[in-house]
Amino acid sequence: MPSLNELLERLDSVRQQAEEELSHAGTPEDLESFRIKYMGRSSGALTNLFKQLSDLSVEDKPVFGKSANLFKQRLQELFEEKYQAIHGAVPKQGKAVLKDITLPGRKVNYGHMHPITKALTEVVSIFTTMGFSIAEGPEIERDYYNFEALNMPEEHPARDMQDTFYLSGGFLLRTQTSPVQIRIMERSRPPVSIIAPGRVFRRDWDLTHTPMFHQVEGLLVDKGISMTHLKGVLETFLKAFFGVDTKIRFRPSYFPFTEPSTEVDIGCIFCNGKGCRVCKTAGWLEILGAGMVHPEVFKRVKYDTDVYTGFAFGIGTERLAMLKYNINDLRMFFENDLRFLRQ
Ligand code: 2NM
Repeated sequence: MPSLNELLERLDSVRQQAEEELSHAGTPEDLESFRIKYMGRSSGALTNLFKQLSDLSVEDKPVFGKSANLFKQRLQELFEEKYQAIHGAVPKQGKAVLKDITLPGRKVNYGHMHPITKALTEVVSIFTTMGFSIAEGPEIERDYYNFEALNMPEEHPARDMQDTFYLSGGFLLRTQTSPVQIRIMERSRPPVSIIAPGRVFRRDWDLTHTPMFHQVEGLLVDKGISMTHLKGVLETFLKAFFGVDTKIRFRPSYFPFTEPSTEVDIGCIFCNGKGCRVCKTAGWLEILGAGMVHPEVFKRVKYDTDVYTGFAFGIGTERLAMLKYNINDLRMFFENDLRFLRQ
C-alpha cells in the first residue's frame, strides 16, 4: 500500500507531466486526448489518484484529498484556458456555462390510473354509496362454486373445455365472479347486499374478447325483493355512471342462474339513439345482464325460497371503460403501449 508521501509525490509528478503536455497541445485533437488522459471520468489520471484515497489512513485522507482537489481545480483552469485559446470559446461542460433559469421547467411525469381501474373504481364507488359491500374471492376456483352451485350441471354447455381454463384436481380459473357470491351466501344469512369485482378468465381471444377481463357482479337478497328493486338499482347505477339523461331498456334473456333473466341496454351515447357504427345502427348498447336469482341457486346455499328472493347482475368492466372513454379496440387495454397508457 502506498504511503501518504509516495502518493503526494505521484500527484506532483502527474501535475508536472500534465502541465508540460498541456503547454504543447495545439489542436482540438491534442486537447481532447489530454482531457481523456487526465480528466476522463472512468480512468483519467485524476480519477485514478482519487481512487487511492481509500487506501489511506483516516488522518492522511484529508491531507491527500486537499492536495488532489487543488490539483483538480488547477487542471480545470488550465484546461479551460487552453480550450479558449484553441476553440475561441469556453468548453460546454465547464463551469463558465450559465444556466438559463428563465427556461420552463421539465415536465414531471405523474403516473395515472389505467382506464379499467378507473372504471372499476367508479362502479364500485356507485354501488358502495347505495349500501352494497365489497366481496372478494379466489381467482382459482372449484368446479362446484363456478358451475354446479350456479345451476350449471355436468352437461351444461358453458362448462365446455373450449370455454374454460381447467386446471388439474377439479380446479379452474373462474369464468365469472358469481362464485364469490355463492361463498358469501354459504356463510351468511339474508339480508345480503354485495358486489364482487375482479378478474375472470375465458378461452377466447379475438377482436372483442381477451382471455382475462374484469367483471363486477352484484347480489341483493332479502324478504320481498322483486324485479322492481332490480330495475331501481340498475337505473340508479346507469344514470350515475353514464349521466342522468341516459335512456334505459330491459330485454328478456336467459341465464342458468337467474329466472327471469334480463339484458339491459342504454340509448347509444354516441349517436343519441339515431344509429351509428358503435351501436351497429341499433340505437342501443348492451351493457349488462341480470335477473332474479334462480331457486336452484338458493337451494344450494340453503336459503329458504319461500321466504327470500333476490336479484343479481353482472357488468363487464372493459365494455364500460370502452364506452365511457371512447376506446374502440379492446386489445388496447392489454398491449401496454405507452402511447395509449399516457393519454
Ligand atoms: C350475470 C347475469 C345475471 C349473477 C348471479 C349470481 C348469483 F351468484 F347470485 F347467482 N351472481 N351473479 C348474475 C346474474 C350474473 O352476469 C351477466
